Amino acid sequence: MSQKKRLILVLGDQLSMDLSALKEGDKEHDVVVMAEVGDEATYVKHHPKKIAFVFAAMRKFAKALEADGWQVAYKRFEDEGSDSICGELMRRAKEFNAHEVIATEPGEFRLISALENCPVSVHMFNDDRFLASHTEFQDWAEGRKSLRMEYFYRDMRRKTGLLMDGDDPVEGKWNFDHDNRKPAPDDVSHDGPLRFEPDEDVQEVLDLVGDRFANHFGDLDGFFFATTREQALDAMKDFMTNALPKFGDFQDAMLTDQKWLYHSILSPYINAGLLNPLEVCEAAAKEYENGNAPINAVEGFIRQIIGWREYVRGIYFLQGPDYMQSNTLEHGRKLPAFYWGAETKMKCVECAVKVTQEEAYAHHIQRLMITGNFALLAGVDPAEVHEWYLGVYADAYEWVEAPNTIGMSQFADGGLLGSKPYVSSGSYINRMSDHCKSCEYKVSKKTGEGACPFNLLYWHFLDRHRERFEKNPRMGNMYRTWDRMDEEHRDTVLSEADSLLRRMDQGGVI
Ligand code: FAD
Ligand code: DLZ
Repeated sequence: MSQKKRLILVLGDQLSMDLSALKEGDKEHDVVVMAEVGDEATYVKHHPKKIAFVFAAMRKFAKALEADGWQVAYKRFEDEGSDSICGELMRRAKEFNAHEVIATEPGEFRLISALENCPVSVHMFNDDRFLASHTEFQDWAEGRKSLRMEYFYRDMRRKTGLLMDGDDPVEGKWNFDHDNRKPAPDDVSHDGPLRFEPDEDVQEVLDLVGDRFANHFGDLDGFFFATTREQALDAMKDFMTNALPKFGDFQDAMLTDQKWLYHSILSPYINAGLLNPLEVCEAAAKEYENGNAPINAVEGFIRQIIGWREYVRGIYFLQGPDYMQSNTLEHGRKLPAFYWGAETKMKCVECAVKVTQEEAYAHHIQRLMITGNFALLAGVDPAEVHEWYLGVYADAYEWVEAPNTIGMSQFADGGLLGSKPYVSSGSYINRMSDHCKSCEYKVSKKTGEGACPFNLLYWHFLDRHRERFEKNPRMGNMYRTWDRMDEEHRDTVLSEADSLLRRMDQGGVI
């Protein structure tokens, strides 16, 4: 009797030949299902470059699967079919008379739940492209008073053997962050990531996206992303040679005319499955071993991947679907229009939003200390902030975006990821960037005409959350500084902050 067909689901961020679902499959009998569907492209208004990247990479991955001997049933966006992943599975199950679907667990609860509730039976396997399974993370978290990333990271160093000298970290230290906070350099010797000219297939996707998603925030012009594993590997090699050596030094810096500095721009490729996180870390470690890149750069880079990236995924799955509704600070303001490209006089915000709009990218400090910092200081509803971050970045999937936004950036989970909120006044931004030099506001002004909004809102935030943060050992100093200011000055700061927020809410340009 002939063996019954099964369907193997491959999602747009599961473009890896060693995907667990493919490892479970059988080329002779099973059919791989891939589908460009409306639900995935619009459940948040993804940036057009993100949609184009995912669709183009999916199409090329389907071709690679076919070349590898798989039968692939692929639905292009414009083809007839269903608008949802589950709908497509049902349609294909009927078409191929398949009795079961094999899938790798998706990276969002929304889709896990859709597969669990799909009328066709879906068997989900762990996503083993991560170092720590859900169980390993749960075991690590169990019984700990605080879930600090640093200790988890050390376990991942031990587990992988990356930058280890027997049981000890190389050069005697786990973390070289101390050397990684240099202010912005005067000039940058690196021209950004390796860019790929769209070929005919990519151009076809760009035309489709330009036509169908024109009402989504973000530019499509200048699309350069890698869309195959081979290209992504080239981008990775280019980063290792040309940017990694200085990655650490200027990791936290921001420059008005430099979008990329020494960042890797590899997150879209790693998160979509074109690159394996461990191979990226091994390539970086080799640069250190060969003497091409210093320890502070390589350790810092590897920590982001085997530390932060794995850790935030662990938090997402540990916390469950309700995590996205967290709002400990009870913030309820609407996201200001300038997050969608409307005019703002704040140079730093303008730059962070501009690169987001142009490239579906902004580097970590722009996300954390500019757009994230402003939203937190202003008291924006974390759910709105979350939706924005999930849509606008090419690397955004909920498992990685939500803990970074809800947790790290907005402190909406009450401090699971960090012992204090990431807030700063304008002076931090001035120290780490050149934005303030060309800003309409004066970073040195605390009140009055032209005072930097970050200065006003910083104290406003501390004052309105005094009860929660005053006793925090890492924030006590700030409260003492605030209390030492004379009362009249404090009143002026608070009332100017109030009127700034009022003007912003009423649509005024701030
Ligand atoms: P690099 O600076 O070159 O860092 C190297 C790699 O480390 C990245 O490619 C990424 O894989 C990993 N990494 C670094 N920091 C983090 C982190 N905090 N969490 C997880 N991985 C990390 N990252 C995403 O991949 N997707 C997101 O949706 C996302 N949303 C974020 C939202 C907010 C509010 C903040 C503050 C951070 C967010 N990050 C997110 C983390 C980080 O900003 C991006 O990973 C990074 O900017 C990607 O650019 P890059 O590849 O040039 O990174
Ligand atoms: C992000 C995305 C987009 C824009 N479109 C699709 C799609 O049409 N089909 C698909 O399989 N995947 C897409 N993705 C990625 C999914 O949204 C992603 O797999 C889930 O959010 C889980 O991480």
